[in-house]
Amino acid sequence: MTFQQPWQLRARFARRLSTMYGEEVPAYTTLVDVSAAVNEDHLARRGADAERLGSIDRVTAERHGAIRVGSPQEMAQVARVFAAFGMHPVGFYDLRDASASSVPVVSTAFRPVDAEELARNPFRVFTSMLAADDPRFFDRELRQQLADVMGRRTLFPAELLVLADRTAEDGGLEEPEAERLLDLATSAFELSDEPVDHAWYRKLEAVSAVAADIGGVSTTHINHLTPRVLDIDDLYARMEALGITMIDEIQGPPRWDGPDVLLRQTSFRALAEERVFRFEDGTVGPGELRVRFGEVEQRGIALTPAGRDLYDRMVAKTDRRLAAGEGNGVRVDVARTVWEEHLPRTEKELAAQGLAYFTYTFDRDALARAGGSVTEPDASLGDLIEAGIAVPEPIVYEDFLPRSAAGIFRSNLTDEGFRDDAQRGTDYDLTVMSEIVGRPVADPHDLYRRQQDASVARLREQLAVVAR
Ligand code: OOG
Ligand code: NI
Repeated sequence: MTFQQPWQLRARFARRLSTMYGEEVPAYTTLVDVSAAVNEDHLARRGADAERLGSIDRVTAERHGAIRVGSPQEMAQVARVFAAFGMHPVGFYDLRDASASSVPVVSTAFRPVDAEELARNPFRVFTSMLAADDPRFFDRELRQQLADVMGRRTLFPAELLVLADRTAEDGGLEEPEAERLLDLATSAFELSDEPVDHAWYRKLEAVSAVAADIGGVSTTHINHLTPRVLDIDDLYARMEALGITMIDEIQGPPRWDGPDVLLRQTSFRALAEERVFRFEDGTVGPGELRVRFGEVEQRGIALTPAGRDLYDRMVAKTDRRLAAGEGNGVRVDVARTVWEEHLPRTEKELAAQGLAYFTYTFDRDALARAGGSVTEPDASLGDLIEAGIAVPEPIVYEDFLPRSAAGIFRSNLTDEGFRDDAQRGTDYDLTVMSEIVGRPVADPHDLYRRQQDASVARLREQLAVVAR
């Protein structure tokens, strides 16, 4: 069989990028090795329980990447490239206001959307677009210059786009063209050795280092590639023991002894890399840039809108208590206390209270034990969960957190940059992003809810058969 389906292409694409990134950023290879060791040890300690949020094969191969592009045209093109790999736009993230630092981007994530596709290979890429038209960051002259520079560059060769379109349309690609697609797609995300215009780069950097990384160079590049671990606290400790300094805190939820929800992430700061510059006096020579870093993540259960509300309130409460001087300024300690006060301690309670997404399996013995009322067709899902008849299996969170994303961006900025809040920002949302991308951007909640609803419907059918 030489015909390659999108998931096969996606798995190969993730491996190719991983090899490339490991050659470019050796610390990434260390991170991958330590992650694998952490996962093996966790599996040995916990057994089958360790695989509740994904099989060890999936988790070991799992990566997310991040790229940044400079215009709506580039965003539409990158969407065509990812479509060939079965990766579709999900979620809208506005990082412009998510932190005090100047991060002038709006983002979406390209990822598989079906449960089976995610299980085969969940590779996802967080993709940010420079909001080059936002007057809070860029004055009239810079907006014009950015538009000119972005309009002149080509990130993706025509051959790649044509091949990608055909692959998406045919639902796969034959060898040897599959190999050609992978060559072209991988090299589109490679760091370029073309000289960087020093004056232009520094001018953008004065507004935002992120703007310089996007608009100050002639290509895009993988900015980090993130492995997934089953125990991020263990990973953090092992990296520090190896002498690799991580950012101060793990972003997202704290470690606690209840269910892990959403996403926990940490990173090490970008390393200085030698790049070639073209200086103001016309000479070309080496210089240093710090843009590419290492990140690692642990994934938890996806939260419903009600659960997400609770999460946001817990984050706000943590902030308030920290500001009031609790926990000696250690955020995770304060957060753990808040979590213990508010978040249910078991998956079953999370499910019964409708705070997180689950699929449900049917426990016949529990039904026999319960008898009576819960077998009525109008028994609520909550009753079925309480009675142990509907057994919740967590749906893993496949997306990102804007606050953590902003924290990750920010940890790599040496100064805050510039944002003029007296100006009115440009409006972006999921609908605008869909227009830019040229295809509908899915709302992540719709995807999780659909998966949960389908499983509840199956469970009710099984119940109906038994009740007859
Ligand atoms: C993207 C940062 C966001 C994450 O894991 O939240 C991200 C970037 O640095 O371009 O990757
Ligand atoms: Ni990331």
